[in-house]
Amino acid sequence: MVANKVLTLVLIREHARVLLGMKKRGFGQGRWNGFGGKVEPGETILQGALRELKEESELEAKCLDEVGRLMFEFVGEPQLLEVHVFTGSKYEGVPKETHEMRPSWFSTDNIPFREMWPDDILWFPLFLKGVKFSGYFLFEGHDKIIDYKLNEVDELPV
Ligand code: 6OG
Repeated sequence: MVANKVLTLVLIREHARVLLGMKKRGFGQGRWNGFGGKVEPGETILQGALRELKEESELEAKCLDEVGRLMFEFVGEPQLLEVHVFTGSKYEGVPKETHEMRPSWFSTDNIPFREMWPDDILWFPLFLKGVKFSGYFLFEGHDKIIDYKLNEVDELPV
């Protein structure tokens, strides 16, 4: 058994717009996504989410709620990614481009799905609806989903 790699993903939402960042390097390079990354030893998942948001966009969230849990498996890779999705609308600061991300606001009816991870078009409608969701996606490479499950849930798995 290999332990899951625990990651965060933060989507700042204001009225009818969502803040995304164009990933400039590393995993997911060239795709718009929320802000986030690996949870470090000694921090809670929420602390990791707040830290990554600050590091990648220079925003300080006042409050984040966990709204989604996404598990990703890649064919041939034993380690699953366990992504904790957070959202919030209160923050301090102005989004700034950093070495990792170029931030931009997108209207909720104009999300750039063609330049995002292919799972996003599936779960974003639940996120935008304001419900909690839990999903599993099996990828072949980084562009093709060969199996998935996605559910609206009352409570996220522990
Ligand atoms: P770093 O490796 O850069 O963190 N992430 C995904 N996000 C979406 N929307 N879809 C996926 O499908 C993803 N896989 C990982 C989690 C990687 C960041 O990318 C997210 C982190 O926020 C496979 O530290």
